[in-house]
Amino acid sequence: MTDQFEIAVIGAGLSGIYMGEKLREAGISHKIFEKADEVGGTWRDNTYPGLYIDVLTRSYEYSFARSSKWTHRYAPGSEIQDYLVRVARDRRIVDSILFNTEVSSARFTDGVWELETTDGRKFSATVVVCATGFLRVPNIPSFPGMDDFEGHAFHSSRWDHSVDYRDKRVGVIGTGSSGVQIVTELGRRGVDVTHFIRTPQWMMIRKNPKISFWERLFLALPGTGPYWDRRMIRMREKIEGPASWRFEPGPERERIQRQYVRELEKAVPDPELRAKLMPTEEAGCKRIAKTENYYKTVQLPNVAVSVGPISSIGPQGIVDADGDLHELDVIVYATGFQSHAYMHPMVVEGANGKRLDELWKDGVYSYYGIAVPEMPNFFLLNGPFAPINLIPIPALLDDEVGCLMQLIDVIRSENVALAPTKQATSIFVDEVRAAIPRTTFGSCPNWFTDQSGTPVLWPWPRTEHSKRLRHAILKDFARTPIDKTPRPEKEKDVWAGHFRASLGGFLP
Ligand code: NA7
Repeated sequence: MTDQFEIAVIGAGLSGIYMGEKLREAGISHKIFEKADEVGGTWRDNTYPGLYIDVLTRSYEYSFARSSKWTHRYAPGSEIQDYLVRVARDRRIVDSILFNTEVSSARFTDGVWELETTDGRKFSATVVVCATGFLRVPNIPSFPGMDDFEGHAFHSSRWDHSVDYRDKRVGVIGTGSSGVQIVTELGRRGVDVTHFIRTPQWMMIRKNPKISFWERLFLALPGTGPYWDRRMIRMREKIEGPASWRFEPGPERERIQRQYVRELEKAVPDPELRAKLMPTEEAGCKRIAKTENYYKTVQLPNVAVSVGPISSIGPQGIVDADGDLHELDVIVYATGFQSHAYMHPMVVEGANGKRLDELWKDGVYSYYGIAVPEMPNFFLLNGPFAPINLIPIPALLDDEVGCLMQLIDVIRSENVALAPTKQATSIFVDEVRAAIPRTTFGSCPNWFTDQSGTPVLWPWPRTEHSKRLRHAILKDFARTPIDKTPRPEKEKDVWAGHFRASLGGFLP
């Protein structure tokens, strides 16, 4: 028998937990599908040595679940994971989670979403919310000969803890936040490590002090939340500069870049090494790695850097562009994620049998990162064009989930299916594409870039996001009435025909 409820949330990571909390609060029947046996998403999967959050921890808390337990200004990854587990357990969000349950398909059939799991179970829901994240599917590039490597090899988000790396020669490929943190930690521990850098990255040197007992005590006082929020904003601006430099060219952008150059020059006196580490891309084009000690670490005798493309991988190690072999026992692919995979490989079939992967075959897009035309009652969290590079995700979710709850309210009270119109979506996407060239994100290929070379990112300040999502713009959505009266099986096909006919608003 098919299990029925109102909302199906896919994924119990940071976003799925948030959605679960709001649905629980509102008393709306729902289930959260989680393919693993624990919550946490990317924080559960990433356990590499040296993992720290790269935004101020306090700005990474849910607005509904403040914590006074953080040990550092930028908390270790394990603390974030513990926090997520705690929130999910304390608020009984876990009661709605189906663990070890992977959804293989979601099909919009006769006005409801029919879900099937990889183990053949069937469910049906009025609304689907995809909270599957964008740092989920590891990106492991293909290098000639990589399968012949005789040592251990794994992706940074699938760290193999059975390998004792302390007495091994470790190669780390990739200079994003993961690669920089891993090299810094292994180098500090005295491991023989080589960092393979295809493109030198900008580093923001920042300290990571412990949070004192007194500060934690103050954090625990009720009513201090707004004070801390204001303090976080001031601290972030002081450390990272005003957000505006990413959106508009001008003196502030140049000043920030000069500051990073000065930090590199100060930290690395050797001109040869400094030249190797000097970025050539515009600062902010890729996500800037935040670190206290990376520059110090790469000058340690047990640490080496190899700059340039990798030409191949052989049984003994990595061969660089000059043809030199770097002998290794372990290779860590800190090569990022397939950030546009979203819910893939789950099949999503919307109105009129339209498949989401077909709609997205020339590039992903959405209406404000939360919905897609022709996909009625189907929503995304952190979808294409969401400001994931700009706003700490929990704050971004305040806007997104707030908007979704308004839409769900309309769906429930009016018995309708909602999908953004193509016109409203095009207007939004065109606006984004017009704004991107002035931002820093548009100046080099990065993990947000789609097939056409456009970063699928929010190109405006945070305030603009809150402003635009604060009140769901209902005129941007096509509505189709849903008849929920149970029908005898024999009438089903006739009714389905009527329903499809009434879906004119979603059809091309
Ligand atoms: P990122 O930031 O996507 O970094 C991936 C890194 O991998 C980056 O330095 C890439 O170099 C490098 N890469 C990718 N493909 C290759 C190949 N083929 N050869 C050599 N190097 C390659 O991933 P992270 O996991 O570090 O961080 C992801 C997010 O998690 C981060 O933004 C934080 O929010 C947390 P490139 O610069 O493209 O030359």
